[in-house]
Amino acid sequence: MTKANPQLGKVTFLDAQGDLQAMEVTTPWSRAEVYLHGAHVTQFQRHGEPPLLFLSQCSRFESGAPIRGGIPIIFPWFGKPADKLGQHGFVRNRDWELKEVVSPADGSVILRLILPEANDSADYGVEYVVTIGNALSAELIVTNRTGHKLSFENCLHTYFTVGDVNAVAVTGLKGVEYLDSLENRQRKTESDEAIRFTGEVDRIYINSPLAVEIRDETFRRVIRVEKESSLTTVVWNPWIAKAKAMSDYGDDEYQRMVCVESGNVAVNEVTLSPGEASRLKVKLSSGALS
Ligand code: TA6
Repeated sequence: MTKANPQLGKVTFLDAQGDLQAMEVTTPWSRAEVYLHGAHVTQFQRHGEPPLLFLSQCSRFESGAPIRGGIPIIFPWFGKPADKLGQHGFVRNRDWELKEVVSPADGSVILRLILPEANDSADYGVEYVVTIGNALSAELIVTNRTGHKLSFENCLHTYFTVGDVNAVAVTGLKGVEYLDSLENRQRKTESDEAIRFTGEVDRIYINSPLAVEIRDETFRRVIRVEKESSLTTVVWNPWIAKAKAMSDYGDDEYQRMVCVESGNVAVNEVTLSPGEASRLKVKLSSGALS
């Protein structure tokens, strides 16, 4: 058992991309980058492994635009409901505040960020806790600050790096119902043990608290996505046409990423009583593909 050294967990502020502020976090096992813009974890990589998170080479890094890749925080709505302005809520476009850095004795680092209050978010207390160590955990905590019930959607929209999307399988969703976003959210049931990619995939798997794995035959790696207080898993790859249509995403980057997102979307939206809190958490880990 190596002796724990709390000094090994380090946080330094970076001269980040664009006019944004970011922190670099190094631990005995890994390195990460976290932007205050959107409280956006943009990078996580275990030493000696390929990056776990995918970050587009074409991402914008400017206030008012979401960063393309990493873990976008989607709240208080998913997608683009008719009565809402903008796609995927607004907190990924806001500057969050770093409230606390904790360096436990094992060398991991815990960052606690909060969403500063604004008119459109006054109903909620929003906090985000990121734990960087041998794995990466992220927890979105939303508290109902009003005297009435509040309903919302939330999702940690994680982009993962893969060696070749043609040699990837997502497992753990067989038998789960999903809404097919490519067919007007038509309700279907997953029949495959292993979901593979041969074209655009955009599916909202509902009523499923289960862990999911991304089996990468090129990198010989398994990424495990475990979650708490999440009934929805979204699986997305834009493929060729949509990749070309996104200005902040490289035309061929669909070949090296898969989104497996954890949240509560559509029929799984969250409803909180006054004073109640929701705690959406993911734990992202990786190991060798046997
Ligand atoms: O999670 C899948 C999805 O809803 C896709 O439909 C696509 O729109 C993706 O999110 C990215 O959305 P964004 O607003 O970040 O371009």
